[in-house]
This record gives sequence, C-alpha cells and structure tokens, in this order.
Amino acid sequence: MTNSIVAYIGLGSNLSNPIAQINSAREVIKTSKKSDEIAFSSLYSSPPMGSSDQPNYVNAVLAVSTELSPIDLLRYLQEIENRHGRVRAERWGARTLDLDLLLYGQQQINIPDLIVPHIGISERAFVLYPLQEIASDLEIPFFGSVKNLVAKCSLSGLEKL
Ligand code: A4P
Ligand code: MG
Repeated sequence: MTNSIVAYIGLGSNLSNPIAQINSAREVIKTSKKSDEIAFSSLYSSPPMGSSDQPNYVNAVLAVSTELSPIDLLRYLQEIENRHGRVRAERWGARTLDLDLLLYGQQQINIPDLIVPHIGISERAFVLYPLQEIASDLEIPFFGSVKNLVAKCSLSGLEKL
C-alpha cells in the first residue's frame, strides 16, 4: 500500500468463546482490503481490570498497515465489534469483543472520539506484553519505549495461552 501507516490494535474478549471472538476479528481484519496484517501476538489470558465480577479476558495485539485515516480506522473497528455482538453497557464491563486503537504511526491524537496512544497503553500488562512480543523496539509517543514500560509493569496474572 502506498501512504500506509502502521497501526496497533488491542483485542479483548471475555464472553461467548473469547478465543473464537479474537480469532474471528483477526480474520476479518486480515482479509479486508482496508488493511494488511503485519504481525499478530500470542493470545493471553488475564484477570479482569475493573469489576472482578466477570470472566477472565483473552487479549492479543495486532499490527496492521493501513491507508485508513485514524477516525476511519476507529469506525471500522467499531463496526467489527458490533458485528461480533458487542453491546455497550457498563464501562469496563464484560464484552464479546473490544478493539482498541492503541497506536497510529507516531501520531498523537486527541479529539472527542479518539485518543491515541490509547489511554491505558502505558500501564496495562495485557496490552504491553503482547505489544512487546511483536514490536520489541517500539517507541510510544509521549510514553517512551515499550521495553521500559514493560519493565515497570507487573504481569498482574497475565498468562500466555
Ligand atoms: N475512544 C477514544 N480513544 C479510543 C481508542 N484509541 N480506541 C473512545 C478505541 N476507542 C477509543 O469505548 C468508549 C469510547 O472510547 C468510544 O466511544 C471511542 O470513541 P468503548 O469500547 O465503547 O467502551 P469501553 O471499552 O467499555 O471503555 P474503554 O474506556 O475504552 O475501556 P477499555 O480501556 O477498552 O477497557 N480487563 C482485561 N484483563 N482485559 C481487557 O481487555 N478491557 C476493558 C475495557 C476492561 N477490563 C479489561 C479489558
Ligand atoms: Mg474499548
């Protein structure tokens, strides 16, 4: 693709067969003409951040190259969430599929619907460890290197599946 940007997407699910949800989302993104897959991390299991009254999560991180603008990429990811039966109820509550736009090249974006790098990127084990697995030399705008962030982030129960 010409004019393409490398973007990182965080995938999370803790309902309705999470592993299948994550693999299905990956497949949709991979086969779409809107982006090309560069790398996909292992799947990880992690205890819920937020209300503990919900199942463990399966998380992964996907790197793509895309020509979509940041907001078009977000809308595209939300469309995929909706197609996977996502119902927006409680913040940080259980969900069939959550797709977060973690990084969009080296851009810093702060508009009403979109904050990039993603707010949680610097302190969430279920984001940082899979991210490091596929992009060990990555520099995250504002927050610094993924290596340093991982070194400061405890596993908090994260396990590779
Ligand atoms: N939004 C702003 N910036 C972004 C971005 N970079 N990527 C806005 C995606 N969305 C972004 O998101 C709420 C709003 O965030 C959207 O309207 C979008 O315009 P949402 O997906 O509707 O709601 P949410 O996911 O419930 O809220 P939030 O704050 O995004 O939650 P998180 O940060 O996604 O956390 N525990 C484990 N172990 N693993 C998980 O994956 N995930 C969550 C959700 C909670 N606990 C978890 C996990
Ligand atoms: Mg979200």
